[in-house]
Amino acid sequence: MVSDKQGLTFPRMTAEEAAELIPNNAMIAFSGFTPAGAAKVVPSALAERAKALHEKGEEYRVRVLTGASTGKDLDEALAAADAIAWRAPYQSSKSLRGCINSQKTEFLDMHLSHVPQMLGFGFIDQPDFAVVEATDVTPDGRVYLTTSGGISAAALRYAKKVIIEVNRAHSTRLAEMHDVVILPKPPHRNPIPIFHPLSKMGTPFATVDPKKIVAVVENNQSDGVAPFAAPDEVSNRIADHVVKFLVAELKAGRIPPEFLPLQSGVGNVANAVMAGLGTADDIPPFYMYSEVFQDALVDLMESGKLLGASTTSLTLSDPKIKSVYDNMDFYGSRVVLRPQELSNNPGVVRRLGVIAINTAIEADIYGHVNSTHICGTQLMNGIGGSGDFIRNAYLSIFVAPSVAKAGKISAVVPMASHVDHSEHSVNVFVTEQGLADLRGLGPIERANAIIENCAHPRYKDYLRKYVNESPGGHLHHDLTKCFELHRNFIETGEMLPE
Ligand code: 0RQ
Repeated sequence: MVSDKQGLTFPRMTAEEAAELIPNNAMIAFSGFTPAGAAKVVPSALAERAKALHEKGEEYRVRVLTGASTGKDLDEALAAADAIAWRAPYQSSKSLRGCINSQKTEFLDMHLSHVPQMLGFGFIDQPDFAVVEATDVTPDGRVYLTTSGGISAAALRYAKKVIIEVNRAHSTRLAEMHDVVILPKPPHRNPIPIFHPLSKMGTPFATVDPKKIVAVVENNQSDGVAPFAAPDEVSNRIADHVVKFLVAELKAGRIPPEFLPLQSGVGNVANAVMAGLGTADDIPPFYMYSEVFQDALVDLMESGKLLGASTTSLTLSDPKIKSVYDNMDFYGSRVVLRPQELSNNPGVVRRLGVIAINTAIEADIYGHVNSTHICGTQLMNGIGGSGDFIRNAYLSIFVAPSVAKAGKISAVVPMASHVDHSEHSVNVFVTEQGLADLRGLGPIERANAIIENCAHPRYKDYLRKYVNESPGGHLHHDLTKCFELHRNFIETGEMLPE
């Protein structure tokens, strides 16, 4: 490998100088999937530039495309500077959420696997710039990615100009994990040769036309992923129900003895479920085919319970990423880092028989799931990869605490106020109260299972009455009352006021 230290010809700049190259209203494709591998110093300098220009009364906002959510130097810094005009496909920043819900920022909530191909199809504007974090870039245009695959390869291919952030904090041995591919456009697609979670089909680096590189900026910052809190009682009870269910499926022969690859969503509940599976003696060692490799998985891999993982990001806190970098002889062959169109590929998920476990905001009595919008209007984060996985999973499981905000909100409602996942894609719903196995059930049976097993006791009578007293066809619904709980919450702050 020709390293940039041995004869790089690209212009080296400070982050501030590189930010000066980016004009108002530019469309920028940044690397990053969660804080992992996210561009850091250029977006942070852009935020400062925006603030300075705003103080002078000048317009300065950019359009931001990434793999998923990002680190504090990207979404949070740019949104706090009121510098994001348009954003896709997922976010989890408090300031940006505020901009989106006040319509200051236009937000396009997308299935994550779609993003690279939509760039290729021309369904999304061609980025003016790509800003991609790398451990190294060579004069012939090999870009060695860091802790995420995300949309980086597609961003490098389709952007008009490219800025590389060379980050020395990462291990150069990450190349051992990367498997970089850009799928050809239809009708030139062949079957994807991934037959096992650890199959590889691409190259350990992304490529770029070196003539497009307008700046290389160096830094030494870690991804800064926050460590997880210890699981709480509610998360542990949800995890217990999921583990018991999977053990029973295994014993019944509906999951094969070697088990199936798992996908687990983001957040504390998902982390608790993974930790629970890791300590369950009746679950054999397994693989993951997921989009995020979180802290709990490092311990599972070291204990031998997790045999290997396909992912698009190593979303690990500083101590955990250090243990991975210190043990690359062990981890290098057990983790595959893919672009998100492969890590979340619906065809591969269906072929491998992935068991998908994701978190819901609310589910209705028939099993439609809202993952994104509080009371149908306020965006939380976005659909993320949940749809890529659950629609195509061998078993799709949704989990949620039965109530939110100290019991004032029920996660089980008569009609979901926004639908991300329809009843047709949801096999199992779980709260700390219990588990509803919806497979093979008709609508009224589904409603009874969800209410009796999953709803919080405080809401059961209301929900039972709703089903029994609403006008009935194939489903029972009263269109004058189906959002009564949501309306109560908006008007009084409680879904069921005393
Ligand atoms: O808000 O912190 O202000 O109290 O929502 O809820 O229970 O902490 O759960 O962090 O796991 O997030 C669905 C948002 C859950 C997330 C969601 C409030 C609640 C709290 C967070 P506070 P919790 P989590 C990746 C798959 C979509 C993307 C996805 C998500 C806050 O998991 O964004 O699935 N998922 N990606 O109080 C009002 C309700 C509420 C509510 C919760 N009904 N009404 N507020 N909250 N329910 C796929 C991979 O492969 C990784």
